[in-house]
Amino acid sequence: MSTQVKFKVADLSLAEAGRRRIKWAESRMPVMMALRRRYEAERPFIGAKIAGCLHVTKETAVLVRTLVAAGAEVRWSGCNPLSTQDDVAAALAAEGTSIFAWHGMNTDEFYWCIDRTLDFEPTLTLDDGADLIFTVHHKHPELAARMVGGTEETTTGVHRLRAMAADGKLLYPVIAVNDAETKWDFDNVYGTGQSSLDGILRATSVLVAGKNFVVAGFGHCGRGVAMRAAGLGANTIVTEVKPTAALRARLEGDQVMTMDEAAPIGDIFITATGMKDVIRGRHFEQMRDGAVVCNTGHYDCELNLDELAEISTGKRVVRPNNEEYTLKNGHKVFVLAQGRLVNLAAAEGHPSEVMDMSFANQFLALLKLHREGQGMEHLVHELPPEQDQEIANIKLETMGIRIDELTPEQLAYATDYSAGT
Ligand code: RBV
Repeated sequence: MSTQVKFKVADLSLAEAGRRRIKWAESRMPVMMALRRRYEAERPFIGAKIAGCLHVTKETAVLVRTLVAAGAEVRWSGCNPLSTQDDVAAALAAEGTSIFAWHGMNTDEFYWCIDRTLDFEPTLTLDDGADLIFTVHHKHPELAARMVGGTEETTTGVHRLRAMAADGKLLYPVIAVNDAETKWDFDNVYGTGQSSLDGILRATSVLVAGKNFVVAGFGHCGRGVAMRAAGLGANTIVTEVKPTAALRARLEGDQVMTMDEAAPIGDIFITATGMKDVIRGRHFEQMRDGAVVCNTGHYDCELNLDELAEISTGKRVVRPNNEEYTLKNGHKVFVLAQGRLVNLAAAEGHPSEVMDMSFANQFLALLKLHREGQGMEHLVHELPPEQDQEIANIKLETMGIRIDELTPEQLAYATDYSAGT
């Protein structure tokens, strides 16, 4: 075992820049800072060894620092080869965190990093996309015996873990952090909405107003993206496979059509589906000259870039995170961030203010597993709804917003089944 390897990052000399970036995030994450203040004396995580696999961003650094302040031993890797902020990774390494992450790693290096976070035989796993927990299950099942639980941050990961639990294959309990209302209703919608547009703009600096902006998938993420694109003046077009989602998009004011219909008229395309091959060769072939294409789903399989390469004569990088493909039909198509999540690869991921709530759920979910995981069934569990109200309440307080309270009479009225009109 290589427990000797303490960390591996791109460049330790970036630590000061990373510290400044993390400080900025901390100033916008009041719920996390409240949790840190509350738990740093008690240190409830003493004895917990947490292996984390989640985008190494300034917000994630705030989560890592908070877990450490609360007594946890932590080892960390990134969950996407292009999402690591190297200055943040350097800052964490410099303050003693065992972190294995750098921007632009290849697939072998990606799994090497995950393996290093397992070297200390963790008791808890934290995932974004389930790569770490799958590595435990498929490659190191012997580690599952000491594991008290795991958490999952994102929709795609939760879907797969539910499928695994349904087949009776899950070796320890998992909490679906994604399914907390204070996660999906904010992070997935407003976080993905803003940061995806941020990524597209940093990579292209195009005008969004007046463009045909095609969003594939109208789940929470796609809805957020369409909303923000419409806010910038785009003509939004949604493609869907689920009738109710398609209907919702139409009633929100988006046009709805198939990808085959959207391909020849779209100016900017973004996938947010969790499905593979959503935009493939025959779609790329139909696109307008100059079309911009990207993905904000967790995995990079939503755009079939192999098929795009087959119908292209060549490609070249024209700006950071922006690659121009020249098609055999003479058109140029611009692919952002190599088809990886555009919001994290070309921008900085979701804003700190929303990650504040997502990561508060992560922290509390890990604490619950550390305390109670041993007795929990090997299933995918949800967080208690009271926790959402608690987190939202702290968030509102820090925003200086007060809300009304029900009177005892109103509370009684809510459940009074004898009351008529
Ligand atoms: N995400 N993290 C960040 N700034 O740290 N941004 C996005 C950040 C998470 C988000 O919660 C989403 O579920 C997941 O990344 C997709 O991989």
